[in-house]
Amino acid sequence: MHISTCSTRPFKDQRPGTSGLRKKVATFQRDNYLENFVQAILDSQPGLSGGSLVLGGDGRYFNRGAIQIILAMAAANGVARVILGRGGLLSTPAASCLIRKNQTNGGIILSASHNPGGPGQDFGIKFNTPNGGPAPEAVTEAIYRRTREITQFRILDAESVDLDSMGSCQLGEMLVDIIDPVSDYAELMSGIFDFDAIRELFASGEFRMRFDAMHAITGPYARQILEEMLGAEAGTVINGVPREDFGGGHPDPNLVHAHEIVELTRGVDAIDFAAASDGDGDRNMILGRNFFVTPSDSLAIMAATATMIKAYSNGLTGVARSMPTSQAVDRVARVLGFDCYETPTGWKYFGNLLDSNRITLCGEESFGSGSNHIREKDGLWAVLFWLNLLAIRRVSVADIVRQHWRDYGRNYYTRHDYEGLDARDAAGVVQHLQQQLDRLPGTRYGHFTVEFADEFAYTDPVDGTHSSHQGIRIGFSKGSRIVFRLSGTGTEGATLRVYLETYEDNPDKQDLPIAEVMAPLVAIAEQIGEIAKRTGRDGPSVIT
Ligand code: G16
Repeated sequence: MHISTCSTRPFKDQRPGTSGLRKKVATFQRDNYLENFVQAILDSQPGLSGGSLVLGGDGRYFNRGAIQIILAMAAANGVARVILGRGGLLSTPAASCLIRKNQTNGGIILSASHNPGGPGQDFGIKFNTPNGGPAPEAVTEAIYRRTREITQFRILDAESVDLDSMGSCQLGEMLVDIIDPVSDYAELMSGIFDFDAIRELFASGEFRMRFDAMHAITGPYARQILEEMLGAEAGTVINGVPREDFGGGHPDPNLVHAHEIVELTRGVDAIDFAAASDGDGDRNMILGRNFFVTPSDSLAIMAATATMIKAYSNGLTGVARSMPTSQAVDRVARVLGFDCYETPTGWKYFGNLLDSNRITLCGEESFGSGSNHIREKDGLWAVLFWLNLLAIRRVSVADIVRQHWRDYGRNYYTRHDYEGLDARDAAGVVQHLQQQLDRLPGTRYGHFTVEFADEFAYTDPVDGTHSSHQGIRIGFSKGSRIVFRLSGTGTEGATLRVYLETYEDNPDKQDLPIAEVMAPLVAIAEQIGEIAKRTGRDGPSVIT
């Protein structure tokens, strides 16, 4: 078969964001846009030539076309073997699992995660390293540098591969193994959790659950694990067929976009437990009857109860959370006596901590949690963790959370997103905040006094990599905080995120309406950030 070497010119905008390169589908379909980025991965990761690669995506529009291009390029660049999910499908956690299990030289995952899909929507690509995790900054920067100097790419002139037939085939010199996307991941889960206990919970007839796959990648995974392996009733998984446009929805498991499942937890006939996952299956939302568990609380509860779960019964070495995530897990770590790390936003920052066994669990406010079982956050893993906990405790989700608050205090938490801002306006808010950092400490706002104000920077304790400009932190007495940062995952304009947190240790005040509790901090955020004046918005687009 013939290998073509094609001339190309660099694009300026191929620097990966928080999690890979995410752009509109039309951008990826421009001449050579995808090809340049893929060639930059292949050029900058020497292990791939002669090595092996895991490949798959969340099934969104352009997934199949992109897979064919990547296969032909991998073959032309000397990759020896590609492990591909049938239909070109792999959830992000399953891809991480396969990279580790097969000890490949990395993986390419096609997804724009929770962003909508379809011809007019988003697409994305990211490279995961041999530990199974998202490439750290040094690697993404090397890929980016290569995209800036690229002049040619190599591609095999070959027939398309039949993505839907399992088994092995040859593409030029390269072996393509098409595997069931679910089975290795399902096997991993069955080794972590007590499937017998969860089966008994479902068999008891006293427990009703629904899982919303949002027409995204987790449908087949959830069906096999929850309904087939654990005996949950048929129909437990809703919106379980992956679609290229996610059924026209926005596959982001939060109270706004996953309202269908939220509704099922409300009213007289409410179900006991509900959960949802996102486009590529790494996020999770946990709900009880009339009850929403914030991702930050979920992480803290997991840390506090982990020894009840088979895989973590020997205890945790430590935990980590991204900087804007609430400090609820810090309190657990202090009481139980393990380390707690604060990292920048982005799962890639947990990789070294997990690899060096400094932490066992980690999580983020952005509906992500995970453990050392893989190197990505893992939506279904979190759901199974909660199911296992419920199977052991046999109390409601709300009871578990309220008991946790009584034991550790409650970190009230909310996030306000201002989406689709003019990039200069958003940068203007950040600049305005930067200019005030020196003079804010000591300033009083009602009951709140600023204790510190800084721009978060992180030095990785394992390899010393330094990451600066990771968000503005304003800390008040008694652990209250306001954090401002710009999202690194959007594809249109800029998104300003404002994260608000306040701590309450009085059990009589732990069940108040969140909007009421947060109102003073919301006002302070506006006062300090001048968001309305600088962006023309009189309120956030999404509150979670
Ligand atoms: C990605 C990252 C997460 C991050 C989230 C939000 O998640 O993997 O670590 O917390 O984006 O990032 P930002 O606030 O910059 O938009 P996902 O699920 O989109 O891959």
